[in-house]
Amino acid sequence: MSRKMAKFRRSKPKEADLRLSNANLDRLPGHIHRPGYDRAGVTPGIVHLGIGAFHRAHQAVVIDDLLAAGATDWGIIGASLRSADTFDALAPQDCLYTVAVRSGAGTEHRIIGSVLATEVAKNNPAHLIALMADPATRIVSLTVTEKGYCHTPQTGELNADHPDIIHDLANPEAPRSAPGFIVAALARRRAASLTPFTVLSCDNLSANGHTVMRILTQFAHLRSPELGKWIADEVACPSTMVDRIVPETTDADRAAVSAELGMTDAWPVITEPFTQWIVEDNLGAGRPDFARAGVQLVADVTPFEHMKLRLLNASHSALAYLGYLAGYETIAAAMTDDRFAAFARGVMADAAVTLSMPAGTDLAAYSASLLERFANPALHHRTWQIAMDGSQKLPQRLLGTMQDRLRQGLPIDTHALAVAGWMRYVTGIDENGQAIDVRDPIARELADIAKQAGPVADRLAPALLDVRSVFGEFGTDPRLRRAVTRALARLYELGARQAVQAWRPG
Ligand code: CS2
Repeated sequence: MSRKMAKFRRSKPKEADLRLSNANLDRLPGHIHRPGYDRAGVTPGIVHLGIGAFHRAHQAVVIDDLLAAGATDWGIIGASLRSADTFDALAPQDCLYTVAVRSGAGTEHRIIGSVLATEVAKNNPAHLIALMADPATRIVSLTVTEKGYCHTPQTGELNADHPDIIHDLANPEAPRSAPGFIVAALARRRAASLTPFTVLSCDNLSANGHTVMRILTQFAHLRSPELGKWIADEVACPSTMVDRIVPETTDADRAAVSAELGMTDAWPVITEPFTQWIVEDNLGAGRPDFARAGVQLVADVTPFEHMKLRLLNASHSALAYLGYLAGYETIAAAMTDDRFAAFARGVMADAAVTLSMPAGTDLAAYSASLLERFANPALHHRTWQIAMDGSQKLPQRLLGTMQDRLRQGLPIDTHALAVAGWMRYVTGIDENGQAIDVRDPIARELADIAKQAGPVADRLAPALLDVRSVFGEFGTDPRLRRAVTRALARLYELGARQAVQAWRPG
């Protein structure tokens, strides 16, 4: 349980307090938007793995719109793979929760009813597999974060040495990982001669549909080559581009939302007005009427995924590492510094020239809208939150752009400064000598490397560039090594704030 939840539990509402629930919907103040449909008449059609804040502020809202428009068989069963926090918060409130949309203009509150039930996979894996194998389930969607795919970020291949993969191969009916659950349920459907469900990855991976397909078939192949082949032949894994900024909910957010509702919501989600979902139009086993809820269905999502990863997520990560080191707690705070805003614009501009977009895409307008979203003063999006799991994020956010720019003969100094920011950050010691709480699956390996190298750019940069799972072969490119070493030397010399102040477009 996170410390935040523990705190929340201690300050648990008194018996007399009202709790958000089906029975109490009528007691909400009139201005709070709530499900106008009969929830009891809705049946599940989607099992979602990784029911965190992002899913609840994004896909679940789309489905809520569709239920409001008359759909009845696309309700969501949301599963957490390990933590019981979401279940504990939502089960007592009939899985209802608030989406609070915040902007400079104020906050709009809306109660979402599309999540019908929540599960904790770890507590009862067989039950979750049975739900996924049920013919009513036509989509299994995922937001399990980059590291939840148990793959090597640099290559997109399954990491067969991952402890969860080793475990799941030994215990196929009681898996731990997302690939383990999906393959277990697909094997069940194959054995029952049922059509497979569509697997819908909604994580920020490049070519997330192809990547999840590769991982599933590789994992299934290790169980049985026939199963691997069946999955490759029969399962649809459309790629998707998902976008909505959703900072972690704080205790202050819980208190503010509950005050607005006049009743307790144990886990509302906080987000921005913007939302976007682009889905590759090859959903196999039937699909909700996505277009009706504003989802864009396209033949090829790849250019949009690259655009988002290389413009939004790349500049987010750049602001996160350098902003954290410079003492900015949130993205919006970093954006009040003109030089940081200019630097973010520089990251986007350098990435934009590597993209080939469908005609009519206006990358300048897109970049401008990103800068505006980052500056949203009502969102408390911590640099520390975005800095998490950098080893899983760097390839698709920063390194692909650098490779493409080098191929085009263009300089890579802007991105090199962002990569150097990551390097400085993962040493685990900030510019004032204070510890940084580095969250990353390979945090220990990175800290050991940093300790061995010491705070010396000439040693630290090459040592980290040798981490194959992040940099692969590209890490040996002398042009990359030179640019990143130089940028890291500047960071050590000037500090992040001054280094960004001194940065100029290449
Ligand atoms: C962020 C993303 O935490 C992160 O790494 O860059 O979660 C970002 O907020 C979303 O992708 C926006 O759609």
